[in-house]
Amino acid sequence: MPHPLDIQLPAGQQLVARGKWPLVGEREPSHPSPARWTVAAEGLLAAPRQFTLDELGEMPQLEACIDIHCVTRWSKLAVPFRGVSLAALLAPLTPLPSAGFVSFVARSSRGHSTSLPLAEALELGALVALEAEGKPLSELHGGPVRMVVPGRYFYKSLKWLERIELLESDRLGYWESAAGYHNRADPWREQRYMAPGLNKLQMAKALGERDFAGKDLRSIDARGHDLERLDARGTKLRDADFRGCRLRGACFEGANLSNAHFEGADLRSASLAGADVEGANFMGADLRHANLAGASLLGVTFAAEAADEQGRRPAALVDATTLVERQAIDQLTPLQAAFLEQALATPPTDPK
Ligand SMILES: Nc1nc2c(c(=O)[nH]1)N[C@H]1C(S)=C(S)[C@@H](COP(=O)(O)O)O[C@H]1N2
Ligand SMILES: [Mo]
Repeated sequence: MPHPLDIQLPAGQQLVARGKWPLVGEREPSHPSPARWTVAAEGLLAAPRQFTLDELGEMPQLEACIDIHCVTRWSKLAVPFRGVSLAALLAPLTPLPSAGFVSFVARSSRGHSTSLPLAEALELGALVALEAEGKPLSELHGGPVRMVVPGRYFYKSLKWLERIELLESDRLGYWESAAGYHNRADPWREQRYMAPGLNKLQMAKALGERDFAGKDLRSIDARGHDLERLDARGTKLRDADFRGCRLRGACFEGANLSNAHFEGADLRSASLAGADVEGANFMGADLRHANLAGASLLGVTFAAEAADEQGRRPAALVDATTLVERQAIDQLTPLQAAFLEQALATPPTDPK
C-alpha cells in the first residue's frame, strides 16, 4: 500500500523539514509601506476598483489549508492561509465576458507577475491571502498581501500583490517568460519547465565536441553519452538528462543544473562548484573526488527514501573525497542530510 504521504505528494517532490518555509524568488517588495498598501482590480471588469488593506480585512475571510509545491521540488503540506477568495472579490466587480485571463502583478522592483486562465484561477480557489499560519503574512513571504493558488506550482502564487488585471489574452509572467517555467504549472502532471525548442543539429554538435560552455541547453537529452571532461561552465542545463553518462572530470562550474538527472552517471573528479543543482537527482552516481563546494543543494536527492523489496537502497557513491560544504547539507531534507553525512565520513575507496 502506498504511504499516505506519497498520495499527497506529486511526483518528484520532497517534504521540507517540519516548521521550515524556504524563501524563493524576490525577497522584498519595492515600497514596504503596508499602511498605504492598495490592491487594484482592473482591466476587463464592469466596475474596477481599489482595495485598501482595511477593506480587504473587512470582507468575509476564508480559511484554507493549502499544499505548497515549489517547482524546485520542495513541498510543504496543509499550510493554513486566511484571506479573501478571488471569486468573492471579483464577483461584485463583474468580470466582462471577454475576460479570459487574470494577471497578478507585484509591487516589486522588477514588476514581477504571473498569470492564469481566469476560470482556472476561480475553480482552483485562488486566495488573496493576508495571513499564514495564524499570523499576518511576513514581508519575506509576500506580506502584507499575496496570492495563493492551490493546485499549481508555487510560482503562480504571487508575493506583494499590487494589481489584479483581467485580460482578454494571456500575458506570460516573469518566471514563465524569463526562465521557461511551464505556463500551466500543474504539479500532478509535473508541468515544470517548457522545452526551449533546441535545434537537433546544434545539440548533436555540442555533444560531439563536449563543449557546452555558456550555452542554453535546458532539457537536453544526453542520456548515456560519453562526456568525459565536458566543458559546461556557466551552462543552462535545467532539467537536463545525464543519466548513465560518463562525466569524469567534467566542469559544471556556475552552471544551472536545477532538476537535472544524474542517476547512474560517473561524475568522478567532476566540478560542480558554485552550480545550482536544486532538485537534481544523483542516485547511483559516482561522486568520488567530485567538488560540490558552493553548490546550492535544496531538494537534491542522493539516496532513495527507503530500501526496495530486495533490501537495496539506490544511492550516490560519496566518500571522504567528495567535497561538500556544511551549510549546503543544511539545505537537504533530514533523510538526505543523514545519508550524506554518513557517506562523507566513509574513508576514500577510489585511488583516483
Ligand atoms: N513577487 C514575487 N512573487 C513570487 C516570486 C517572486 O520572485 N516575486 N517567486 C515565486 C516562486 S518561484 C515561489 S516558489 C514562491 C515562493 O514564495 P515564498 O518565498 O513565500 O516561499 O513565490 C512566488 N511568487
Ligand atoms: Mo518556485
